[in-house]
Amino acid sequence: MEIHVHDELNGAATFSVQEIAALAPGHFPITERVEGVSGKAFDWLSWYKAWCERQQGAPARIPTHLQVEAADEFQATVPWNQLDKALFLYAQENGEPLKKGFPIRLYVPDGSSECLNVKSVVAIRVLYDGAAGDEATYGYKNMVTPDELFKTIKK
Ligand SMILES: Nc1nc2c(c(=O)[nH]1)N[C@H]1C(S)=C(S)[C@@H](COP(=O)(O)O)O[C@H]1N2
Ligand SMILES: [Mo]
Repeated sequence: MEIHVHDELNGAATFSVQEIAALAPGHFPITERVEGVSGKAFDWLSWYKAWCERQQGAPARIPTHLQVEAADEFQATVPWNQLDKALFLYAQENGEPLKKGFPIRLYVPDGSSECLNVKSVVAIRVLYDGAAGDEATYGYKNMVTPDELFKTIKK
């Protein structure tokens, strides 16, 4: 499964799980930041810095939000100042692909809600949009159908 990255200032690219993890300057056990969760993770802000360098040099402007979209169209938009500890979980402890959350899962330990821990992320967007607001938002991208509502309740 591919992961699309789109950055309004630094361009766009498509990654496999292996490729997106390889661009990160460091990798660590997620349990160091998120209690009770296991697997291999990389830090979001360090990844973003490496991405900017790869695309064009130093970050031109501090982004306002990280927006991620999942395979099931669940989407979250998180203000940049909630991302200091944000990370992507990309593999199980033994290196195998994630059983839950494949291909990668966002965690926002400093975020306003656990609902921001988006599973099955397939698109990552870096926004420079002051109008997008100071509050993190999440939910299904399009109108919630009765079927999706049922799935949500079942969890
Ligand atoms: N792709 C996707 N990610 C998602 C959701 C979802 O419906 N789809 N639900 C969110 C919500 S509302 C919560 S509370 C957590 C639940 O995480 P858990 O399944 O690990 O308990 O996942 C979040 N990530
Ligand atoms: Mo939630």
